[in-house]
Amino acid sequence: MDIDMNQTLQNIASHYYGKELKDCTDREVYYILLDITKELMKSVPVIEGDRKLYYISAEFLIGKLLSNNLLNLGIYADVRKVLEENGISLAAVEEYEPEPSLGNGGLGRLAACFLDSIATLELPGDGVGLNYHLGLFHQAFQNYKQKELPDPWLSDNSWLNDTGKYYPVEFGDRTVHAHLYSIDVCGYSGKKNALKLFDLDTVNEAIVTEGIDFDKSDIEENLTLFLYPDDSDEKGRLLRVYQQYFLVSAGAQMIIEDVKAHGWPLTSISDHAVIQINDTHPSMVIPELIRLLMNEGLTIDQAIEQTEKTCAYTNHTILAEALEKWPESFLEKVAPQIVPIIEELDRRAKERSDNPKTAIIDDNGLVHMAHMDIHFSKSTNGVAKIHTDILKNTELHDFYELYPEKFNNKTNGITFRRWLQACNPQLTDWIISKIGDGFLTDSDELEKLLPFVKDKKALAELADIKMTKKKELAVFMKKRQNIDLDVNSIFDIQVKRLHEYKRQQMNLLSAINLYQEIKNGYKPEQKVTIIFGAKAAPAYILAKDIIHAILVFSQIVDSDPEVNKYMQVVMVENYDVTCAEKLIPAADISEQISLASKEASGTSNMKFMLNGAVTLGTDDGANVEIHDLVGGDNIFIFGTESEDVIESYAKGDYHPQEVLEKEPNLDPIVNFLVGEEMMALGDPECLHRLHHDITTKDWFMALRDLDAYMDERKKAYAAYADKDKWFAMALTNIAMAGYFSSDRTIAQYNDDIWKLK
Ligand code: 26Q
Repeated sequence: MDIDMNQTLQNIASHYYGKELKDCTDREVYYILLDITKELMKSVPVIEGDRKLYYISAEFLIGKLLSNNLLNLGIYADVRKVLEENGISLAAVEEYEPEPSLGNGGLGRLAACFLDSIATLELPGDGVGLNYHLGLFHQAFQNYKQKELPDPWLSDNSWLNDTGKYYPVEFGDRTVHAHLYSIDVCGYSGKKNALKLFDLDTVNEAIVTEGIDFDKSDIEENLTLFLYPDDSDEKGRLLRVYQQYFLVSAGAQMIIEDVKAHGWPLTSISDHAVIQINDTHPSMVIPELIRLLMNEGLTIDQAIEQTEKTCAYTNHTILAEALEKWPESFLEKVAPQIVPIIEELDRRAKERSDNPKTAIIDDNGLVHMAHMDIHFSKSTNGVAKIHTDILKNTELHDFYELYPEKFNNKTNGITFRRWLQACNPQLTDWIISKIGDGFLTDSDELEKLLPFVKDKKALAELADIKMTKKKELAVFMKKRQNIDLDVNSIFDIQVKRLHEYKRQQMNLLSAINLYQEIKNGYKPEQKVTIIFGAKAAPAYILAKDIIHAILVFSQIVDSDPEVNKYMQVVMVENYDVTCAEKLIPAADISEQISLASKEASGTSNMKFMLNGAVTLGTDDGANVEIHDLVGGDNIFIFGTESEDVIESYAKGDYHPQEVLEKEPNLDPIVNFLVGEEMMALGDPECLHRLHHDITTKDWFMALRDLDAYMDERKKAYAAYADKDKWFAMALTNIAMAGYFSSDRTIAQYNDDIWKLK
């Protein structure tokens, strides 16, 4: 950009606040930067083409946008310098940007990384989603428990632009008007797409009562109020379906309008539009598009054929309980006009196959959204190699036999602009000093770092950068939670949603084992800081019990002088994208310990690797591909393999009691959960429930893998002692991370599915 940055910022400071830049508060500087960045983005050209992608998703976990936008506009370094010259820190300014938490975790963050890469590759493609007023709840800890609070992010001055456009959405008993907002998504290419977000003007934030409770019955007041309202009751589930139909109906109308505005005939809409359906949450776009195309004069056969050629579906989970199935009665109430279309699709699907397992509507009147997607879209993909293989061979095997050509894999990726350049400028500069800046646009060039694994000076520099990032994290944690971290300890980090299959409980049990060993006289050579960050779904009781146990245990360790010299257990409050950007660059060990076959891909595993952490994990999700890339010497892998896990489920032959009988060393570890120390601080009901679950059910086999995990963890800690060897491993991980750039993932989506120019 050819502007005098100092002069420009001074002018705005003087115009808005009547003072010089150096005298502005950090908050004022934030608004100055927001203003100038939005203004500059206005003149960035829109990416055009004769075929456009619509990435439709209930979640876009975009995180803060200022740094990312400055980077993609090419003015990040310039702005940082001018601010520094005026005694202002960009990091401090960024604290005033509210984080839009419009997503739960991996799936929403993936959508955000994809938008960045789509614009960077100069492909015409917009995100289509909902403008939730309150994103994912804010997590606070009270009495060692998670408490949910509303997390407002909207203000009069934000990244949102009002398009002034409205689309009518017909529900069973009323019509509402979806108001379209838009956020510019500027790629590294210097061109832009948009994130289109729909909202309802009548939504009323004042109906939120205690915590995140609200009246779930009045759609006009609550429709886009919350991301994923608690769906543990029927009203919550119904509201979800209202949200979903609102999204897809407004989205499909907007897409049709776009196509018509270019003068293209709707009979060939599939030549000009591709709709990527992000999990089943927006699946009703299929019947809705068919309905709207028929209203525009297409026959039902034409409308179905065009829709099938326009839509593509991504599956993000193999957990049966997460596959959406809605009672037909819900759809009757929310959107009766699409029910006959779904019934027709069901009839046609049954003509294609008489296998009841591939029916759209089952014998109980449940509509299987994923089944509708697979029958009536052109592509079905999984998000990591092992995940797609499991879909083909097991979970969706009957569909794979029916449509082998529709199935394909697209291993996830992450945007290196945010997850390296913005969150770790020190490492970025260091890499540039070693191999030049080609890797910023061609991530495979990171492999040029490999020769440095034998260069002791380079390894020492890398160790210094890790120390810098650990110190930055220590400052952040002190400020945020008043926790002191020992930067000379191993930072061993597990951050992700709390779920039994991700096995934070296994990490906790292993930490308890270390505690007990220390109490029994073992003196580890190296102190370790075990860090957790996780939110639990508000109605997921066992997940909340696990958080409770971690918080109580953390306090026990902290207040024991015999132990706290050697270990610390920290649970980060309100883990979000902003936290991730601080935690990941500071990690030595990346915990990726899901039960093999259960984690579709994982994406934090890629972020950690790129920032020079070494993975301790199972052969699950994208860990398998990380393992293949770095080789067995640069990763710590343990645990039951996915085939054996799948077989155990099929046979129903896993019983935690048998493990406890065979491995009596596990008894004291598990029993610690309900022992004196824990009971003295914790809630007996929660701790007993957790203990009972682990010892009698243990659905995700934490006990089965616990011994192997503890062994492998010890190996990782021992390896850390040899610093040259450790940082050679870290460097190998960085060098091999190029494959996980979302630019690569998006190029593959485009080559195989979207075929945009
Ligand atoms: C479904 C029904 C009712 C209520 C909620 C839901 C629901 C909500 C969110 C189901 C799933 C999600 C989110 C899933 C998710 O984030 N999956 C993750 O996607 C990542 C990106 O592909 C993968 O890396 C992770 O492995 C996967 O867990």
